[in-house]
Amino acid sequence: MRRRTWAAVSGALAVGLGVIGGELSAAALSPSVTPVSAVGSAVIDGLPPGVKDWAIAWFGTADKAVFLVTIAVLIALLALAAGVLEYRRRFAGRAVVAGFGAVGALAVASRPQSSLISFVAPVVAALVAVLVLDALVRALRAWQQGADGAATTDRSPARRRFLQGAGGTAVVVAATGAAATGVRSSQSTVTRQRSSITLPAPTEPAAPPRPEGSFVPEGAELEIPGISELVTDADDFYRIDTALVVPVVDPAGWTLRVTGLVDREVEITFDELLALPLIERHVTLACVSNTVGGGLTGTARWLGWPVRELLARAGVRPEADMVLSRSVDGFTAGTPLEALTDSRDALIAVGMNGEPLPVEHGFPVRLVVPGLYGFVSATKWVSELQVTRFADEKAYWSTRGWSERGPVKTSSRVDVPRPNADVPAGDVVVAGVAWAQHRGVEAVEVRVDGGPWQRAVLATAISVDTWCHYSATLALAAGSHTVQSRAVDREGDVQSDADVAPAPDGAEGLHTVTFTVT
Ligand SMILES: Nc1nc2c(c(=O)[nH]1)N[C@H]1C(S)=C(S)[C@@H](COP(=O)(O)O)O[C@H]1N2
Ligand SMILES: [Mo]
Repeated sequence: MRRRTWAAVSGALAVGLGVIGGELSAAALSPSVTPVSAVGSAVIDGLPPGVKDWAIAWFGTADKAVFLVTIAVLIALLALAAGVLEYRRRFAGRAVVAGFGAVGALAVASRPQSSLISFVAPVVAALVAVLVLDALVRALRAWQQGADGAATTDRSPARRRFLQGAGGTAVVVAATGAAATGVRSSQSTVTRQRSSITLPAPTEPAAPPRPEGSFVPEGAELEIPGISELVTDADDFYRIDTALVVPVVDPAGWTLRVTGLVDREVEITFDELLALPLIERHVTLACVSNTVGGGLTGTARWLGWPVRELLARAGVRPEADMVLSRSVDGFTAGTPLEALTDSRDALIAVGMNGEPLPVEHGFPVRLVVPGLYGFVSATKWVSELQVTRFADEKAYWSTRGWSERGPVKTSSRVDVPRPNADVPAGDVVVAGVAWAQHRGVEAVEVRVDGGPWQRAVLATAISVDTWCHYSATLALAAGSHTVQSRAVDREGDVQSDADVAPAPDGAEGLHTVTFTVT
């Protein structure tokens, strides 16, 4: 192999070992801020508005995986370049690698959950990478300088020394890399803490219990193959957040503080929260980035304590009109005060579908506010409610081009038939879900091939805060057809047929599905 290739390999090995060393020390010292995740999160926070929209549109909930692979490829390219630079000029590659370390440290500094100890990891990473790069490139140079002399052959000691050094480093990279992956999964401390929690029974159930053990009212579920589950499994529930690495929050150390425009600051612990009278409610969450017909919406049965009760304990000052909820990782959402204090049951939620919140969905505690998109209300891993005014504070997405207010728009989706499906001739069933959170769905209509709107059968709603099943049976001739649906809410507003993109306050349009009757 050419010497330059070996120099590049040296760079990759040195940086690889440095990154792993940094991640391992972070796992031991400050698991919620590792250098790589800090750089990733800092990049995510700094991305221009619209990129998130684009990433979600292209990769959906796989956006994080795609992003991590992109980061890995970029680091690898820079590492290869650092090796070649160091070989050409002493210190040049090491300077690049030290620069990496500095970027890592700056990124760590930008993370709200970092503390002094979090800076150990980027320093370890940079030191390891600089030392290994220096040692390998020295050995490579010794080999090359030997090659200029007469005595070197394939069995030259200098060549052997370099290859042994590089091989040894590669073995250590593989071994510690495996160890680092193991450590990742042993961040199952939080998983263990989660499984040791016993949630109290709600003092008010989500619905009168039914003999079959179902938690939804009679007549709410239509038994149609292919229709969305009325209550979404936690495993199937969409996940959207800016957290590259899921925040690790120990419930024993968690508190929720109410600050800002209040008579007195209050703080509650997880145990205190569980001891309060908790209620259970079905609520449909929706992401403002959801496109027409998209999957970034779901319904769950949430267990929690009404936010208004906690706010009442603190005593909200009359001039306040917004609550800025903050998560442990610095994400913020700005929710109109009235949505948290009116008769709707905005919850400080601890349970999802009868279990403690899944880690990805905010364990141990998140907010759930009926009627509002997640970006202005549904703060996961929540740690503070700052009572304030829209005029004084801007939330995470509102500083990035998205709207300040985010009421969910009246919408519907066609689940059946699937796009491009072949449907046997005869009665064709069109079915799906419709939602208009906190206003309630009044009716759903469907139309075929742009024809007249026809009333669909609307299932019993769980509540005004959830989506509802609908279906219609149509006699259609053989051939290709398109079907569309539209919802009408109980305020009389009809789902918009305008073609509006998600930014800045939610998509509009009619979901259109084309299929063939055979
Ligand atoms: N801490 C935190 N909470 C967050 C977010 C986030 O990025 N960080 N994203 C919000 C957005 S945009 C949505 S749509 C919902 C999604 O909740 P889910 O992932 O449980 O479906 O969480 C909200 N809560
Ligand atoms: Mo969202």
